Amino acid sequence: EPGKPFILTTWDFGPGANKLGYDVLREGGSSVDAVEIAINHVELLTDEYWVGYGGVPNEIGETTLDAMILWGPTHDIGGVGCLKRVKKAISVARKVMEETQHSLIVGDDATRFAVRMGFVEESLTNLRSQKAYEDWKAKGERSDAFNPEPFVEDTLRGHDTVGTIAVDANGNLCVGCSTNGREFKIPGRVGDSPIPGAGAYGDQYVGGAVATGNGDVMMRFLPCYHVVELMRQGMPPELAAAAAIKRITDRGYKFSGGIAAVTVDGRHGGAQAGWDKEGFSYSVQTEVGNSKFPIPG
Ligand code: SD4
Repeated sequence: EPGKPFILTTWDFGPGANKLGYDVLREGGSSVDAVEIAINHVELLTDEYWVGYGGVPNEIGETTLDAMILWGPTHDIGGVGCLKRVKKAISVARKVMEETQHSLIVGDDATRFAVRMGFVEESLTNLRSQKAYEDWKAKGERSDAFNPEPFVEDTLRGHDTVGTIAVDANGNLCVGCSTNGREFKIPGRVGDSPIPGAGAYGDQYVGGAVATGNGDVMMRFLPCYHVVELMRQGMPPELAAAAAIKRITDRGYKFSGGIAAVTVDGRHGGAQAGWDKEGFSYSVQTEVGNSKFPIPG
């Protein structure tokens, strides 16, 4: 059980993201700064993963982003959905949270909002994402989201969602997530990530949860809200995460998805369905170092 401060980030980019966030926390910085810097790192990575810039685009070849951030002390939330042409989606979400009374701004208007807040408009496509698009296009014309469920996740790429939860030295919680969403999605599609309780959730007095996977299924169940409410009743994070996943699989859905959760006093755990071979993982950094926690199928 880590003491404060600590930071948790999903998937293999966890350690790199946590390191940057933890540097902020160690200096006495706030968890909102730590979450933003950790997620910005993943949003701008272009080599191995598919979050943000250079991430797998939609059905017409454009990469669009969803992100959300929650600040524990005020329970204020900011989100963007289908954000276009701006790289740091979590930073735009933070502006929605801190500069407005709103909670979610979408589409071209989210881009206009970002520009108004001083962000630069630029392409989210690079050679790698263009090649991924062309390879997909050579096989088909239509998003597989037109197919009937159960949806079988395409495993062409690495992971395209990052979730981060941090508690700073003052005990303040921040939860964030950012994604380029489901690959080759129908234009305009917004997933679970910017929906409070779906892609992420938190409560200053309980802890936080972040989700990854097929958001079109997961958002029907508000799994992160579910996890936080179970932890509020005293359930350990790994059991709470497993219960939220089970709520979905019990309804017969075959889907790939994972949840990582942590209480404000640093107990953490996760659960997943559908990633039998590659598993799911998250990493936690505390004063004793960075540890990876695989959640096998
Ligand atoms: C979505 N949940 O938009 C995201 C996708 C994801 O790893 O998590 N991919 O559905």
